[in-house]
Amino acid sequence: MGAERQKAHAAAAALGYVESGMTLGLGSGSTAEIFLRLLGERIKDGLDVRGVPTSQRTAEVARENGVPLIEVDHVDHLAVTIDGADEVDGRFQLIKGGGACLLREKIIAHASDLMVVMVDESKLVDTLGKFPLPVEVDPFGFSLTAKQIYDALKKAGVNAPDVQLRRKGDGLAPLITDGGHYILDCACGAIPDAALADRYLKEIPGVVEHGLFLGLARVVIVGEDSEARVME
Ligand code: ABF
Repeated sequence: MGAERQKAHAAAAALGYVESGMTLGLGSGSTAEIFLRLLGERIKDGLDVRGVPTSQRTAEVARENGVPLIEVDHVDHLAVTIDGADEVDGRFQLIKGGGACLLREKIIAHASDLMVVMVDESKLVDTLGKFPLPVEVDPFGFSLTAKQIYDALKKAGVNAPDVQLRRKGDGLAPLITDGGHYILDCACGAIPDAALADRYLKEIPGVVEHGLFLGLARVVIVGEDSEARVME
């Protein structure tokens, strides 16, 4: 109940970053879905925006709420991306990808003038890494890639990384992302140097992208029980 209320406050405050005429990056996850419902209400009242969804699920929710969508390859400029996160530290570094949408989320956030992140208070951390870091990999040779990810994280100062293939709800088949890849969830406990982890992970050929979002978020909106706190 607490988290849901906090997410709703954060999503409502995020509307303050939206203006008529904008093309928006539409994030994924439960907070992003609350935002889409609120955005849909504003659109009914005359707000003129369109969005690029970061997942098939977000596209569905946007359509249900009357949010006009635009093909990503027809966009030349994204004003704001509004998205959730799994963890946020004091430097606005994020872990994302718990919902398996990190690749599209990162492509869209990177292409946007501004990234606004909405979280409930439970997502705030001193050091990233309590939430397992999702790494999106090519299915070919994924166990070789998993070994290299383990080595990279160790080299970046993570004590005992535990790298596990994410599976679907049935617990058997690997989960496949919207982009056709696998996710390796890396339990780290703590990631002492996120920039170093980013650098070493990017050097691995089988890694498509990872869930560390560094230097992307410029606004973090923290939903609290009675309001939202905006940090810029
Ligand atoms: C997506 O949804 C993510 O990258 C993150 O994994 C998740 C946050 O989910 P929620 O808003 O449901 O807590 O934004």
